[in-house]
Amino acid sequence: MEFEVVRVQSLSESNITEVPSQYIQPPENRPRSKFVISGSLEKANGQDDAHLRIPVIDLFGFDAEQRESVREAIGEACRLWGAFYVTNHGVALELLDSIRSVGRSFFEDCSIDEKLRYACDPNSAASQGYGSKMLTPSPQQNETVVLDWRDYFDHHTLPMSRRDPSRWPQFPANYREVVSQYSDQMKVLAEKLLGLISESMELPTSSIQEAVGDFYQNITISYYPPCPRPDLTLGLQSHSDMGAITLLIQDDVPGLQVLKDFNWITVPPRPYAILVLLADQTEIITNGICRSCEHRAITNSTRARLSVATFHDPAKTVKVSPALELVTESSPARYGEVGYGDYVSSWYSKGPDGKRNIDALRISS
Ligand SMILES: O=C(O)CCC(=O)C(=O)O
Repeated sequence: MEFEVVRVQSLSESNITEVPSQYIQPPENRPRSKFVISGSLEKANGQDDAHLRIPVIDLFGFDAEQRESVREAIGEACRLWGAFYVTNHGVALELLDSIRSVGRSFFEDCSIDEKLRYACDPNSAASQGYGSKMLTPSPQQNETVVLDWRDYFDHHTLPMSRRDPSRWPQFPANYREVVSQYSDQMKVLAEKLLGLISESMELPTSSIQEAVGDFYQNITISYYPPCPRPDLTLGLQSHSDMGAITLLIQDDVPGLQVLKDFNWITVPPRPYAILVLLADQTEIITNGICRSCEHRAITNSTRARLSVATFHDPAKTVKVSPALELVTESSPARYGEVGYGDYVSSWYSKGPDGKRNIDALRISS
């Protein structure tokens, strides 16, 4: 059966003043002020609101002399937030600007017909290309699908056997080169970060990386056009990422929120810092010591927002379970072994709905 895919950007550009009903979130999922705190990076009114400020960790370019203090900061951020910004991360800052620039140019300078040349297959989950969430019935769940106020471009970048730049836009002229370079540099950073996270859990440096295996990496550029009803919609529904570790950059428009202690906290844009989001397989491998970060994107009525998320996942054939060193009599296994391919299939058939997929795997004590 074919389903119609509506491009959110076209809707936004048609100057509507109300949103179609398919984009209206049920009241419990709307961005309500009661549970929303605007995160800042500074002290607000002199108050020590550190517990509401997303940690910003200076990696000092992985200087060996700073490793111990960096590791400690990372361990604390992983336990308390499952998310943190890193600076002095070794990724060329011009590359962060370049990928935002080529992504924005694709969405804003190409005609819809040009963009549609790269349309992803609407009938296959996580297919590569230009996409927008579509309405599909989900009879088993008896749940209404609500659409995200977002268009995106998903690139399959690693392993190299999946990387086919001819499937990516060729405008602007440097698009393919920028995405390839960005993929390579993100891989290096993700590996180094998993090493530090392993050490912060008192595991051997290579422990999490070995459990994950060679990365399957996807890069998703998300474009959130202005929305006439930010009070009723979400740019991207609440979820945690299913793989191991996600590295995200945003432009200067706020919109990303993380859930911390039942409050939605806006992550302030920091153009040259990279946001690390722990994903579900890292939660399993660390036996729940690190929690994957539940997050969502909200919309606004005035400015389009762009983010670039780089996902690092295991291959579908990998089986993931808690690291043996972290399973003891006093801290028994909190998750059974899971085949990553089965996890992905179940995630797509049920939908994310916050952390329900990973929570369903928890062994009750
Ligand atoms: O746009 C954002 O900041 C969030 C993107 C995201 O969570 C995703 O692509 O999975």
